[in-house]
Amino acid sequence: MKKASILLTSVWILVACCQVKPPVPVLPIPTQEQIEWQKMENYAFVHFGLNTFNDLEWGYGDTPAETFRPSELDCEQWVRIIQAAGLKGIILTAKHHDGFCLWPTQTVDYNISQSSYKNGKGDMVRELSDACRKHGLKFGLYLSPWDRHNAEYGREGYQKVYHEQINELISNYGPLFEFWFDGANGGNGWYGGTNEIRSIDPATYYGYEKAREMIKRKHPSAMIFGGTVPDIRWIGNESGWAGATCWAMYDESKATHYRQAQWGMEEAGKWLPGECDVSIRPGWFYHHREDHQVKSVPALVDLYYKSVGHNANFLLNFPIALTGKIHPTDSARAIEWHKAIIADLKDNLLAGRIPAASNERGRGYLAKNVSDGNWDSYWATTDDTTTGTLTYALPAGTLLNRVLIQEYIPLGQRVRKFDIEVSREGHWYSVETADSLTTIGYKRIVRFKTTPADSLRLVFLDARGPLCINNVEAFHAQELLEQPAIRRNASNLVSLRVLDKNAEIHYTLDGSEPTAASAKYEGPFLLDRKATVKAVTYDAHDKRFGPVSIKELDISSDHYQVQRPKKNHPEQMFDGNGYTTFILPSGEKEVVIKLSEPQTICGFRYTPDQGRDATGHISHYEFLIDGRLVSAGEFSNIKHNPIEQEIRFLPVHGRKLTFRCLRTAEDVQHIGIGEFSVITE
Ligand code: FUL
Repeated sequence: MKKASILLTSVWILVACCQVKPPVPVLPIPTQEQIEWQKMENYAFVHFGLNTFNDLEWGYGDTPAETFRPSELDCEQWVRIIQAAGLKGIILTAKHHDGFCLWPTQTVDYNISQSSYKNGKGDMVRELSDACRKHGLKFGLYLSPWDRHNAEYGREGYQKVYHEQINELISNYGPLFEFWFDGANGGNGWYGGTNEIRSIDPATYYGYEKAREMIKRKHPSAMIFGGTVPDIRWIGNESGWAGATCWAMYDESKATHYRQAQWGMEEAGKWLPGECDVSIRPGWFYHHREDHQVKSVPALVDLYYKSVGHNANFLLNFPIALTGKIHPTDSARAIEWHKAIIADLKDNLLAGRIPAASNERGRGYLAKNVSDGNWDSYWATTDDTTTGTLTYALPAGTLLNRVLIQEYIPLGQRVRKFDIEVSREGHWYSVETADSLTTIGYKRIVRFKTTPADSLRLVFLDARGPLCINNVEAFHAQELLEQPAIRRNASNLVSLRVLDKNAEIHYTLDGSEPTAASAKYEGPFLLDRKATVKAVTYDAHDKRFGPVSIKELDISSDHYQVQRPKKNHPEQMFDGNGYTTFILPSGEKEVVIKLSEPQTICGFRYTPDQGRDATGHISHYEFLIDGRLVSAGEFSNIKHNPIEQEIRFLPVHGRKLTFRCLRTAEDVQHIGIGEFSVITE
């Protein structure tokens, strides 16, 4: 008896001694909830509300609730499409900046029960949360802190209302996976009819700390976006991409520039992974005029690689159309996008292949773990080793152009620098990629020029601790045909461009769909009249077409004579390039343009400076023709989503145009105009 127990104890000691310890975590590390959230990878936003019916991005808060009139509202349609597009959840704008609540809140009258929808018995939050549950999608909410309707906004009373709205939303609609506090605070609004500018300090005014506690008490796994105590971070743009270098670590109190949100901060003490939000159309809300501007499949695929493939989550917005349904173009595009991603990443060329590792920590942490399909098993190096290689033998000449790598993030994000090499006939080469091979994190997918390989080698060059890699895959994805960029320059020469210099492009100028029989692009051509250019890339070998690009070009640049001011290159407003910007001379608030001959004008287009992090975007404007005011208003959300703005009005015949800036989005003194064009009848 005694002998047996001694034996057992010795065996136990022996096993314990041989047991290899896991690497110690490199701080900070994610919570279990953050890990689960990151594993969702893709999910959807829906923007719907009064703005939809007012054709606005930021409602002022003054339109009656009856304006909300969807004719065939169908949340199940949204869910079916979003699910078919491979997205795992939906975040609904329960209240946008106009203050209109999509659920029958007790806190304010300005809500769906005051509309004719279902005779005032409707509740969009209920309908969508039920539909999500029924179809197995997660559900999240966006509740705008800024409220341009509420009379108490900016005063003491609003915080109570806001918190009570949160309370209703977290109490009555089942589990939430995310709660979105938007950061916009534009200042001016209806505010109970006072029409004022009200400024608040977002760091203290909304009581985010208490709001977080309330949400977490009922929804412990919900991720909080925005506010002062978030779990995840905004990626610093509304274009849907994260930096190629993307640390999950971030500290908003130390951030001085948007770029830090895109890259993260290696030295930060908080785990705040990035979320990349973008709309499938230029705007967040539905506008009929954008029906032809739904992002193409190649553009969406590109964003997938630049978000999920850059260690961030992807939040794709669907602007719900006036009917109350997702527009057919958007749904077809999103589903095609999903199919394209699935096709790209279907056949893992490394499946079942065990790599040779330069170093292995020991039992439990062997290199074979990167190929076992188990997320929780990983290859780790010894404590003194923060570099290393994984080498895979492949059938000679295997073609590949994607490598996917995952770090075991429960132990922290470690890799700082790596390389991908292939061998051909005994020589090693780095793959050709435009991506910088720096961080990995939860997931990194590197795209590179298709290359034949006899073997593949991942070279980890620098890390914050021993390597912990839990998955590696490689693929040969089909190259998608790009959508040509159409540009008319100041000399009225039109160029059609894609990255692939050998691509065949066909185009039309009469609005008809381009085919292989349409004019073939041979180089820039003169177009000094109004026309709709449609262009497409064509793969003659496989008889495949890419997505069609459309550009409506109005009267040519030689029609515009800038009266004053003449300094600072006003011609840059008409050069088809939003990155070259006419900055109005200091102190000037308007640009006056005389047309070479009178025209019947029914609108104009203004593109703000497209330069990254540019300022000087006009947010409030007036537009005059021959001294008569024909349009005035706001270019909402132009700071974070600096897309082309199109304004339409009843036709006016005239010659002298005055485009006046009343306010810039950032309240800066300089005013920038990237592109400008009238819309003639
Ligand atoms: C922004 C808002 O101002 C936009 O309207 C939109 O809701 C976007 C997701 O966030 O900050």
